[in-house]
Amino acid sequence: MKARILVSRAVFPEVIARLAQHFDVSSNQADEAWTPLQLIQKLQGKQGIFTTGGERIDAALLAACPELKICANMAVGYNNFDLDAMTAAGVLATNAPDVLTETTADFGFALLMATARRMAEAEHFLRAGQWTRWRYDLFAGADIHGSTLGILGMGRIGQGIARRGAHGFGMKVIYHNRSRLDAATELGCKASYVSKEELLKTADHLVLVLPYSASSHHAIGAAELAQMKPTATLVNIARGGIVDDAALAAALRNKTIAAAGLDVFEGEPKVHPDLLTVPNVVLTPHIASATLPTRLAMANLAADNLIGFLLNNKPLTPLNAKVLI
Ligand code: 8YV
Repeated sequence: MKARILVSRAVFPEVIARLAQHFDVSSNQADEAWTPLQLIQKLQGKQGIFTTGGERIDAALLAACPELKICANMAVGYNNFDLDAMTAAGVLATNAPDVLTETTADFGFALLMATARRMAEAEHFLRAGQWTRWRYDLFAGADIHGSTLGILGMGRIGQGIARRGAHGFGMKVIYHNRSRLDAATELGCKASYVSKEELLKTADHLVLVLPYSASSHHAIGAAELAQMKPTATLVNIARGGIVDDAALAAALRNKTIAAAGLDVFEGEPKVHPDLLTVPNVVLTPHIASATLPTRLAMANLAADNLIGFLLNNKPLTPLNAKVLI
C-alpha cells in the first residue's frame, strides 16, 4: 500500500505528479491558508508532510499526528521545526540546503547594492515625477567596490556572498561566525575572522546570513546598531527576529546607520509599520531564493527526501539522522 502524504502549500504541478507516482498525495494547490488545527486535521492518517517553511511542527502537532514519520521542508532554514520534539517523537526532519546557495547569495548581493546605491528611494522619486534637474548629490550613496564587507553567519550562503564581494568587487571581507572556518575556506573567500564587536565597528556593509534560534534572536538591536558606522548599510536575508525591527526603524530614522535592505521581517508577512515610513530602507517579500529553477530544485529536493525516506529509509538531507537508527 502506498504511504499517504500531505503537501501543505501550492507547489510545482510536476513535483506533485512525481510524488503521486509513489504516494497517495493530498495537496493544497488552491493554496488555502490553514490554521494549526486544520493542519492537524489534514495530517490525520498521513505518514509524511511536505512543508515550505511557514508551517509550525511542534510537540502539540506531533502528539496529535501519531502516524507522522517525516517532515520535509522546502527551505534550508528550519526554525518552523521543533527539532528536539521531532527527535523525541521519532519523526525525521529534512531541509533543502545547497540547491539555493548561489541564487540566495546573488540576491543578497543585489539587495546590498540596491541598498547602498539607494535604488528604491531613487525609483520612487522618479515615479513620483520629482526628477526635474540634475544635482551633484542626488541619491548619492555608498561605494561597494573597495569597501569592507562584513558577514555575520558564514555558512554556505555567507561564503557565496563573500566570494562575490572579494573576487567580483575587490572588497575586503571580514566575518563573524559561531566557529571559525578552516584556513582553506577562508582563503577561497578571502575572508578574515573577527569578533562580533569588530565586525560591527569596521564593516561598511553588513550582511546577516545566520540561522534563527533563541540565541540569534535580536542579534542586531539598538546596542549593536549604535556600534556600526553612521555610513554603514545593513542587509538581512536570514530570518526575521534576528534584527529588532523597531530598533532598526529608529536607527534608520535617526541616521545611526545610513540604510538597510530587508528580505525578512519579524512576524512576516506583517512588516513593522515604522519600517514602511522610513525612506532609507529597501523592502522585499522574502524572495532571496526565488528563481524558478531554484525553487523547483528546492521542491524536488523535499520530494526526494520523502521518496528516499518513505521508500528506502534513505533521506538525502536529514536534520536529525539519529531517528533513522
Ligand atoms: C524559502 C528560505 O523560500 O530556504 C529558506 O530558508 O528562507 C527561503 O528560501 C522560505 O523559507 C519559504 O518559506
